[in-house]
Amino acid sequence: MNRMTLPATPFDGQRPGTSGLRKKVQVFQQPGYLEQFVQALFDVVGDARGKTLVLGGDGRYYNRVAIQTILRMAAAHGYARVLVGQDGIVSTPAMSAIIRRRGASGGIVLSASHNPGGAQGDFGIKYNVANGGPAPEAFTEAVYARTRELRQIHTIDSADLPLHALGTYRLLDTTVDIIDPVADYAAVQRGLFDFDAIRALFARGFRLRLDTMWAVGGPYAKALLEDELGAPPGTVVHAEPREDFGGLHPDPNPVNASELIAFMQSADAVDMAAATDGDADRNMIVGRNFVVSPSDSLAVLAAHATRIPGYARGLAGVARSMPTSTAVDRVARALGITCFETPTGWKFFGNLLDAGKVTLCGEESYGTGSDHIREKDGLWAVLFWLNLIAVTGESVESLVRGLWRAHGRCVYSRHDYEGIATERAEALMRELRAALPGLPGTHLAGEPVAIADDFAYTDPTDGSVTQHQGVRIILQSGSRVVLRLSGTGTEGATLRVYLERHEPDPARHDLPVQQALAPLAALAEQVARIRHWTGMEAPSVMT
Ligand code: VG1
Ligand code: CO
Repeated sequence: MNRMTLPATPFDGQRPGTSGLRKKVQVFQQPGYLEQFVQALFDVVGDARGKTLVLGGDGRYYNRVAIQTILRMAAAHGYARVLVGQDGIVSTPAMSAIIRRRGASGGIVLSASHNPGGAQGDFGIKYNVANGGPAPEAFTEAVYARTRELRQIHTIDSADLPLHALGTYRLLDTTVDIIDPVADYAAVQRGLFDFDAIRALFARGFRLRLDTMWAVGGPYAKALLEDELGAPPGTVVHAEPREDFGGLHPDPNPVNASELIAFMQSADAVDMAAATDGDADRNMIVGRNFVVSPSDSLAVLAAHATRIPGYARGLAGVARSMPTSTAVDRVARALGITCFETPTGWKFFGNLLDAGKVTLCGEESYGTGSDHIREKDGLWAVLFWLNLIAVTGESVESLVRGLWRAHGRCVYSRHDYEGIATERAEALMRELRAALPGLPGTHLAGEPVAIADDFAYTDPTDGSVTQHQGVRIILQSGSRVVLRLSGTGTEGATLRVYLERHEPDPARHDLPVQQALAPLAALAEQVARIRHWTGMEAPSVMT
């Protein structure tokens, strides 16, 4: 086994987005592409002597190849130990749990999360730091800068390691442990929830269907729900991780999980359904004939948190990403705790969680989590809902309706316009930003505009400033429209338009959502000329 130094190939565009570097598989398959990014990452990490790295991914196409490459480079870089999930599997929340419990200095997750997989699909790589959370922006920017200047790749000339069985190997001075990817994660969940209550719930005949979308969530959900909590076999569907996610789009929303939604509207519907995404950090919660909006889910969890053992002492505070609805703000006000508003992406929650300022946090994009780890956590949310149902005896729907009764309903929808030519999407945002100063005071959708700005965030713990995080147009009543470009796509640009309107009147809580939001959608069209710039008559996806 020898060290080797290879010439580096600089590639353009290795700047991580909202959550890591995501590209088409073919881009990652170019000789030297993955190596360039990983070398830049290791260069920024610096001295690895005595340190432990965790390595794994969501099982998508190219996962195993990438793991072998990274193992050789980690050995050349001098890590003391690398922990690799068996079969190359580690979900995003499990990565966070493993880093924290094993005292690792960081971890690499190979995933493009909710993006489609397979040879024609997407691949991705992201780095989590020692607190278990996504690397902060200053770090990812340093990696990007390094990708443009480094000239040498360091690796070794060893053969592939078998990943299918637990075991310990040696690569130069590095110990490689193939570990059970579920154990640390499961231990964390056991410490939070009343497993006896959930077990009793299933024993009483409560029926759940969890769709893990042929992605990495399957092994975790089967181990906890079916093997440990007594849910009947078959509760978890699409459970074996597949390299192409069975051709499904592993993004749990009512459009991609339409089969699950139809099932929950049928006569055979079970008591609760849920779905998780490619790397198992997202969750969608569904009741009988009732889809829960992610923003409402976060608010319900916050409102009832003290009924869960892990949160019985109360919440320090909560946080949501800026485009997420203000439902959780209203709960926080009632609880007398602070609600922080951060830019999109989980990395912005890390400092708040580390500082003990917030306990729960979430995003409108089906992400919810807490201070138990530093990533969003799909199965955690499912367990939280199950625990809540077990101790309250209420249904999914009645818990959400209780929220609406107490705080009014934040009627909410996200409209995505996908596959726009990048220059045109950027031109739309430019024109929109230029128009902002003239908007306050004018009337839009029949109301005065109170605020029109481009969201900027100052981290309250380290003072770092992040700008241009999305245009918000907030009307006097609090109704608002937010527009931003996605930072996770791999083809052209995606425009996200977020619409929110607060409805205090219970008699109007069941009006069709899109109808209730039509004036705000018209406002978005009026200020941003979406049809003109995108050439699209309607959004590609509405959630
Ligand atoms: C999207 C979501 C964002 C989420 C991110 C990563 O980002 O909007 O809320 O944090 O995906 O989720 P963007 O920039 O495309 O809007 V995951 O589960 O794909 O890592
Ligand atoms: Co994800």
